Amino acid sequence: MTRVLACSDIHNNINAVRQLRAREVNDYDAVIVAGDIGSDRPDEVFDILRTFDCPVFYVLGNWDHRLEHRRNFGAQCHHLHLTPYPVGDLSIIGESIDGIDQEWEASRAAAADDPALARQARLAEQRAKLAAIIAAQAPERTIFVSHYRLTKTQTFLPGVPLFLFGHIHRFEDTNYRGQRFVNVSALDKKVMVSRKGERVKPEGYRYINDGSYVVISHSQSAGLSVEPRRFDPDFSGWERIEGIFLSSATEVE
Ligand SMILES: [Mn+2]
Repeated sequence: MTRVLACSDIHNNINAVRQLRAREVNDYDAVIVAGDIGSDRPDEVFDILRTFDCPVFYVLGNWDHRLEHRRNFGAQCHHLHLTPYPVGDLSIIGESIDGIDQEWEASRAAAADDPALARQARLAEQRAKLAAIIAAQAPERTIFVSHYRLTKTQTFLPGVPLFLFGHIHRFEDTNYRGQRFVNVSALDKKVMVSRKGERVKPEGYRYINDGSYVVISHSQSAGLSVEPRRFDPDFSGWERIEGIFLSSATEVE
């Protein structure tokens, strides 16, 4: 049995990573982050995830623009961008969002007269590379990780059973033309609250984090299973406030 813990959309929320760590024991063969680690405190994120004592795999999302593509977060942490890694009898590979790697920067500079065309060509080249890598291994045992949900996967990644993504902050588990798409987000999910019965001004609002993530199990006999998990914090004593978000609010301990 291979077990993988997958999350995404951390957005620099170190406490959300601590909460995840506190909820789970070291029972995993890999931890996956499907992007949006956040550009401010990545080392702290990986320092915590590393304590699961298994490889930590990640792709970059739109919150990660200031993270270098080749940045080293330690021997145990691996960027999945166009690079497959074996986990049990599975292979995990991914793609970071386009437009943030060095090769892309170079090709964009070379084609400054038509950046849209250059971007399209670069993406096509990248996808061809991915298709070749995956076709050469066992597509049916491959898990693919990206920040945005991929489309047209039947065309360039046929046979891959499972795609993990994030970005849109809700769990989702759907099948499309024989391939499974699982939204594993979001670890950072702040719910604004005020103490029940207390009339406070917005400046006094607090937040409770109701993050979620996913546990994936795989065995030859049972195949792939996907289980969503939620922090599901205790809201008793607190009133939810809809339609307002204050980044200055502090977390309820
Ligand atoms: Mn995002």
